[in-house]
Amino acid sequence: MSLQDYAIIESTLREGEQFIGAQFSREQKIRIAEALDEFGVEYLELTSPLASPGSMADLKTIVGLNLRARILTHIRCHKDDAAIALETGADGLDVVIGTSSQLRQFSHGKSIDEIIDLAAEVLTWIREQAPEIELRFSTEDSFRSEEKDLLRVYLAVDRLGVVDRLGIADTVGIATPSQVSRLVGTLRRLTTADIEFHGHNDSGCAIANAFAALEAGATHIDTSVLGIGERNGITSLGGFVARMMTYDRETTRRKYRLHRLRDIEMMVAEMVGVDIPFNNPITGFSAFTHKAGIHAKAILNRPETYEALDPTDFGLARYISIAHRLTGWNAVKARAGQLGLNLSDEQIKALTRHIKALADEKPLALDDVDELLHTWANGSPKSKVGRWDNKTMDDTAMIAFSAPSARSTAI
Ligand code: HCA
Ligand code: CU
Repeated sequence: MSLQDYAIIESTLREGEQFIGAQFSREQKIRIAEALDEFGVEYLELTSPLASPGSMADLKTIVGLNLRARILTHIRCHKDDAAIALETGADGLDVVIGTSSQLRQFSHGKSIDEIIDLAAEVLTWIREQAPEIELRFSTEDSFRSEEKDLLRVYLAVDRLGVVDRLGIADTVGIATPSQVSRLVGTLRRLTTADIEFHGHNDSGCAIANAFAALEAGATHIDTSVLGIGERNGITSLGGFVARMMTYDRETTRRKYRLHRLRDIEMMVAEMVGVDIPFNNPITGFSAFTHKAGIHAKAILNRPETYEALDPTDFGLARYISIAHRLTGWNAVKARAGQLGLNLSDEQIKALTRHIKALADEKPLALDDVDELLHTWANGSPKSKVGRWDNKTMDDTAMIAFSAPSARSTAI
């Protein structure tokens, strides 16, 4: 099955605004919207205009930017909410209502029959008011809802023939990829509308679940920059892009301007007061840094050996770390070449043994290794210890420098 025609519904300006650190000003919302539009996401989802007067004004402002991305807003399944949202000029309405027993009991208090009746009334009314608007209906907490309840609701809504898209939401982040696959597959078989997946990351499956949804026939995936949202958030834009790149690089490169990802993440991280996590897909600081000598050697020969993603696709560089005990002589040699130093393979091998011994004793930084390379290339250790192949750890004190932490170098 081809996964080329999916669309990203970028919800940094809705779900992301529910992140504890988010308090976007209008100017910040404009910057985020413009940056994501340039990145190429197909949709931007914004907070309900009912949330506050400022939210209403912000939504209207973003609608007025006339971006290429379609602007959606997110509302409860209420006619009054819909009426106000329709006045904003948004391209689409994302309507949501909870179907799990938890939400029915402790949130809106409605039975499944009442949900079906309400959805029919609200959705039909919206369609009458706005024949052109893009209309989505979603069940909140889909994965803790009874399957029979869910299917009754979705089938009834689909048969109305007024919605473009049915949404499923893993609101508390408990679904597994196979559960997502099953539910999307069932909807794909029984309904005709497009299918959107919105997944939280409480148990770490948000990206995998989004991909499972696409494989099973979903057409729209919700993301936010760095995954920000309620609690620990949802499928991250960058993580989803990484997943899609490993699946179909050409399509992903064609759809999105990947070089912009890092700047967008840095901008949003700063706005909400967080750092980009070290293990973030693509932009985490160690995402393209190779360490073990065996890896470094293969990377220098052919990067694909140990890289599923090519950093240059994202405007980033590959790094090789050499100042540690796992280093290898091929990587040390590459660094010598980069510094324009002339050392024989025998010298490099001896120096590599020396670096390993030093690293057993204390943390090294690249500066230390660079200094060693320069020293050895200029021959000074030779005069002190005589033979290259006869160096011992006792010689290290003469030429080693301590440093607080290891560093990497671009090759
Ligand atoms: C929330 C609502 C929601 C809605 C998702 C959707 C969720 O709890 O804030 O409309 O598809 O996670 O269920 O974000
Ligand atoms: Cu959510």
